[in-house]
Amino acid sequence: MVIYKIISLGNTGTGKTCIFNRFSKNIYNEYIPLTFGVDFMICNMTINSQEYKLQMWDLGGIEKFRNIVRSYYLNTHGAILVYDTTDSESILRLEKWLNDLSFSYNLHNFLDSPALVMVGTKKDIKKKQIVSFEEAKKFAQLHGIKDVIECSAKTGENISKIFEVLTLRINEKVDAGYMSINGMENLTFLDFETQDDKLTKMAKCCSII
Ligand SMILES: Nc1nc2c(ncn2[C@@H]2O[C@H](COP(=O)(O)OP(=O)(O)OP(=O)(O)O)[C@@H](O)[C@H]2O)c(=O)[nH]1
Ligand SMILES: [Mg+2]
Repeated sequence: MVIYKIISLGNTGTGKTCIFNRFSKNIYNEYIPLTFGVDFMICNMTINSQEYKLQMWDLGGIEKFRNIVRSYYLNTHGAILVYDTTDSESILRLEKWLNDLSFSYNLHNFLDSPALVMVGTKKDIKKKQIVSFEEAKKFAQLHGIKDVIECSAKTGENISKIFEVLTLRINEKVDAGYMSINGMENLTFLDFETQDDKLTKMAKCCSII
């Protein structure tokens, strides 16, 4: 079993929780509460007969939780960068989320950073679509992101594809030697241990700032 840690990044209301809920529980709730801090889900998936356990950390996009959610960036295998296709501001703000992530990782180094997939939500409301796929692709290219996927948590369109593509992108990094999958059964435990260490360092760092 291979275990990957996945996080979601993006403005509040873009639909991050709805994506995770559709993927992990196959449910959609139009009136879901905003995420206060962080939620956690686990999902199993099989690709080419390989089993994966995805540990999905759903990070709330509300500004006041920024400092809390930052601590969950550490030891991440992959991140979905979520914008709302009906909200042009949300794609511009991905710049800020990427910038935030770059405090934890060198995003210019292919090997030393999480795999990234850009996700445009609410594809079902075609009439209100403001951000075109071409515009999103341009943004992605500018930031070295290879994949943009438009989806709808409401209809379920392309939801599984997001996690399949992200997993394959993570595998590329594993194959390139950056992310080890040896002893993955123990990764959860090791992951938290390392995260605590890094959190302590981060806290010191923040107090200096
Ligand atoms: N039409 C449509 N609406 C959606 C879709 N996904 C989400 N929404 C709507 O957008 C709202 C916000 O979605 P959430 O998943 O809670 O947004 P979030 O990104 O998790 O927000 P934070 O937790 O605050 O960061 C939902 O309550 C839905 O009403 C979708 O695929 N189609
Ligand atoms: Mg949420």
